[in-house]
Amino acid sequence: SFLINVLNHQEFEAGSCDTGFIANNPDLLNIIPGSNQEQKILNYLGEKIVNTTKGKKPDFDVPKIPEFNEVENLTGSRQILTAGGPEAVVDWIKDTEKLLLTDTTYRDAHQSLMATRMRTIDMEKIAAATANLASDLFSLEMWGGATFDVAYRFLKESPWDRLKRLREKIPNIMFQMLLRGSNGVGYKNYPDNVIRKLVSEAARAGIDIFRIFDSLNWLPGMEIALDQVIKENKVAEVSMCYTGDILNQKRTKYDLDYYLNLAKKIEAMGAHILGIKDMAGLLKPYAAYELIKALKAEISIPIHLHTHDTSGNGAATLIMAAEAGVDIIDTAFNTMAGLTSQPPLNSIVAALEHTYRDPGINLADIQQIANYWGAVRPVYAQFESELKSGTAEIYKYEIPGGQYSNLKPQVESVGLGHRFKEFKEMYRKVNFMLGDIPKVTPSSKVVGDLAIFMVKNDLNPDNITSKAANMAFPDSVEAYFKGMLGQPPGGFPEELQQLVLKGEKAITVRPGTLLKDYDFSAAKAELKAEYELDFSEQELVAYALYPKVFKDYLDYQKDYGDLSYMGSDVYFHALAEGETSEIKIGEGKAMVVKLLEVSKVDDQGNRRLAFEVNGFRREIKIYDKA
Ligand code: 3PY
Ligand code: ZN
Repeated sequence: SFLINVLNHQEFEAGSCDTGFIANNPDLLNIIPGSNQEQKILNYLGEKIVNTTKGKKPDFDVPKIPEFNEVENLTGSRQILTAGGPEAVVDWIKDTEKLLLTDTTYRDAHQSLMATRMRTIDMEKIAAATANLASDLFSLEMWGGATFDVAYRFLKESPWDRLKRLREKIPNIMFQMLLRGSNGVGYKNYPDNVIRKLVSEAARAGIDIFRIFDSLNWLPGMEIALDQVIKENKVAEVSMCYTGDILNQKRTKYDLDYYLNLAKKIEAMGAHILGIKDMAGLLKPYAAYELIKALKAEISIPIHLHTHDTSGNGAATLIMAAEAGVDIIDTAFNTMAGLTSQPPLNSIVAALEHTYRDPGINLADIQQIANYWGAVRPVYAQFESELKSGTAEIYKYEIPGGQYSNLKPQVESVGLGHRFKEFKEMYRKVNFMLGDIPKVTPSSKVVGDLAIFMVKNDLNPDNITSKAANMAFPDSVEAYFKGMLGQPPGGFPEELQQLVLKGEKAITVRPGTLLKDYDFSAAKAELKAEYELDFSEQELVAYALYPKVFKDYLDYQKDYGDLSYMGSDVYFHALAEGETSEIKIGEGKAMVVKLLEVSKVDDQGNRRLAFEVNGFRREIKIYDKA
């Protein structure tokens, strides 16, 4: 077309021509009609319309972004860190009687309710309002855990870009990430230099608080991460994972003393804050009271409690913890709370109003944020679990919130969907076969994988020794018994270990001491050769952690471009016939697209789709896989 010819002209490229009209109307160049970028987007939509939504799109309300009076030089917890470092943050926490709140909506809430699928754009739209209307929050958990992997793998967007975009809009509230010790934001043990670089790049990009845990509560697994966080002068929240039930006198492995000992060691390691990570929501209200009271008498660093509301008792647990003196608690805005997610932020604030632990947050202000999330959530309905009410059975199965919403699809994908109940029973049995371990990523994956393996192969704890002698166990299970996730409390059950390892030797040292440093310069050169691009340090970290996922992401970007600015209703559900939508394809770049019609399938199996793009008719052909 004319425009393309102009754009490709040597003088235009060199910027030496006077393009007059075009130069004075740069917005005309936002989207070049018929361009490659336009083509990519139409193909993306066409693929969705023909092979996913079939042209039927549910009606969604537009999430309302609350109005607020913009304050210059917004301040909050982050300014305390910037001014005085982690020590100042600790002093501030100790000096206040207020219960401090973390909002997990950007991370654990959606990880636990909708398989981690929340896209950056939906976070970004409410970010400035959150910075203003919820400026008294202690922190926003917005990174780490499964979000890193899922952003690249399923959402095809960069988690680094998410961090940058949110940081720009929220300068005043501390950002918090979940870090799986030597497992980083992955499922296996990474070389020490990868963990260090992940921490330093994350710190540079805007993470203020690192919640570090080890999935077996094995302290050496957290040493490297902790050391690096301290070097970065950020807040190190070292956590112990809560499992079992301290109220149950028969479950002696994880009694009060177990946690007190662990907490004292964590304080001695140099943690700024002690995290209690109750990933499955097993900490009952009276247990929370007892645990926090006892901890407060034994350690002097602040305590931050994380729980899940799977049982429906989450709020009671948090209130009892507040009464026992907990410093900080995790909650999520109400419309993203409850069930496998965190207990409800707005309700907790209301419950504590006019008490000595009043968080001092304006309820009307935060209601508007909750309303926003309430309108966003239906777009993601397809990712939600079937859980409709709290369940006391979680105390029996001990399945972490973040794993719960993923398990059903995982079990279905191996054809065992109809045996889900049996699978949950097996999950419980496998835990005890392994000697009763904390179950949280990645140890929870080991339990899940072994449970699936057992159901699939009709194995049970009684017949496994004879039946599985010649079977190869799932990779995660082998790695676990080799000691590659560290050492479990009480050690490995030897008979099962031998059955899985079949003569191979297990390690007892920190796996990182045996792994060679990752060669970042070789990786950089390799990527450059393949993609003819210079990759940033952040991208190299992504490649080190998830080589295949990262490359798939790059390839996808080549096919479709950066879709992270496209609204989620369109991204997941495309357009209905006759619908018009303004599709953002970059900061300040948009195209107006109307789906005119979808034809019948032709004799080649294709459908023709007619669109109107910025007023021009466009047709594409998409193969119907049905
Ligand atoms: C994670 O590691 O992603 C978790 O949320 C553990 O609870
Ligand atoms: Zn959690």
